[in-house]
Amino acid sequence: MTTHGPTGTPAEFAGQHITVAGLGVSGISAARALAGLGAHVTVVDGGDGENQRAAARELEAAGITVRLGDGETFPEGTDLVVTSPGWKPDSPLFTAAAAAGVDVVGDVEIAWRLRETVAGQPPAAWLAVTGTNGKTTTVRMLASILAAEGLHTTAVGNIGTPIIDVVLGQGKDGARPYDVLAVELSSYQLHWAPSLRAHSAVVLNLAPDHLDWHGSMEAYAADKGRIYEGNTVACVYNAADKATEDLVREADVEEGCRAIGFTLGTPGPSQLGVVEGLLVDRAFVENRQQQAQELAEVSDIAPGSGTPAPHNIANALAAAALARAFGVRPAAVRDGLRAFHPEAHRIQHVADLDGVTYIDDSKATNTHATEASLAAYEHIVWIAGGLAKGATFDELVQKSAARLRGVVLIGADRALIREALVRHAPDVPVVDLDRTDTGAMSEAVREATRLAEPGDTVLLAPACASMDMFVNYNKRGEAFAAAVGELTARDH
Ligand code: UMA
Repeated sequence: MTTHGPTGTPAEFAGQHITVAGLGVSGISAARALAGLGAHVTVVDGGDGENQRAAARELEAAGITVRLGDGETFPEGTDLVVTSPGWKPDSPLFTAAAAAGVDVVGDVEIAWRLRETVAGQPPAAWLAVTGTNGKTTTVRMLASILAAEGLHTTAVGNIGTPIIDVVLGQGKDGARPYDVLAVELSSYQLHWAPSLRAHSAVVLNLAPDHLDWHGSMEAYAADKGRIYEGNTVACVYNAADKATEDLVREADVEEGCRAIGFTLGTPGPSQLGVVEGLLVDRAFVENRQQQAQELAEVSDIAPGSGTPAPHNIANALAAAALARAFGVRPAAVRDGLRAFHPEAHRIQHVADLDGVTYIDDSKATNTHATEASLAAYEHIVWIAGGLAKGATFDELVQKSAARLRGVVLIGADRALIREALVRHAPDVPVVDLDRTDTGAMSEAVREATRLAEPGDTVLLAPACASMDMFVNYNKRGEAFAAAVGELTARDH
């Protein structure tokens, strides 16, 4: 049976005592929104840094209680806990909430319950995207395609725009309500959003990531798979990644909802794929046994950024499938892909110096993304390391060993990568930088330059999160670009 969960009204939250866990991007958004709906809000955060204090002052001015430096003690009298996505399910705060019989949900769940807030307007449909890699690129492609169709839309969620702000901001000050939202969801957000029921959704791929948070690959996959629950039109899966298809099979969807595959090969019926340089739809056509609809040329994907990498063709097909499920015309798929610009720090070309190419893929925060990155170049000096998040590196190193000219290791968990290199690439020279200050990136780039030969690529693709050394992966990528900028003729 499929339930639609609470549809929610602003009144549901008025007068409730709500504890918001986390004073980051989503916590601040949730606290403000819920206080605005008349709830008594207390925000708790284990941190007590300058940024948190500044945010606390602003919220306190809006009548919200903030407790810093203690993220564990459960506030007495709480009716509901609204958590930020990063908090682990076994956090002491949630154990105490469970003991008190109090529900814990995330900001995405609140946004979903509040989606019918614009009087007289049908709620915007949610087209939802998850996967280990490619989520942000795919939602940005999707938003670009929807906009090319003339629909009012925006990309929200894990991409960085809190979804509650967008849902509640609609119709305010005469703003036009959204027709449809392109929603990026992380496994964390899905874990905390039990009643979410998207119009259509995709799991782009599934590889080990965030295992320290979820506890196991099975638990991680199960949370990803929640994105398909209650889909009404299409569950889109990756035909090259059986695990995504299995998740579709296990999902409880609305009657008539279809399973749609995407493939880099020739598409079968109910699939989108590639034929002779064309993106082709054999799913959303009248007669899918005999008919195929041309959507765009492969070269229409972000023209001006070089030949699209295979994983970006796959992302474009996934975005096209969701858009087509929503009724978008083929010409808008083409126009949207043409208008799309790749984001920074995602296989971004930084410079060519003395025959060596410098590439910033700081966004490669896990082994799966890094594997795709290493596969794209022939001779590589690889800069890697950071926070491993429970990952192992043997398979990655095994697959990439033949391409490695040398390796420079940075960050807290670099020993894990070094050990994999000793096992599977013992002849590759490795420089191990025993420092985690931000200046380490300059030294890493100098060492990489020393190892590189003309024609090689120096590739920052850390396979790890950045937070041991940098605020986030953007800052890590910026540090890399700045370090490349510091190189002088002397370094070559
Ligand atoms: N905190 C505690 N105790 C804990 C955990 C966190 O007190 O046990 C506090 C921290 O001190 C901090 C706050 O909680 O002040 C941070 O909460 P958070 O980590 O959930 O981060 P937000 O700032 O709310 O940002 C979140 C997403 N972050 C994570 O999922 C880790 C952002 O995704 C997202 O853009 C934002 O909500 C808006 O939806 C970032 C991310 O790294 C980009 N996502 C992961 C990924 O893409 O791999 C999942």
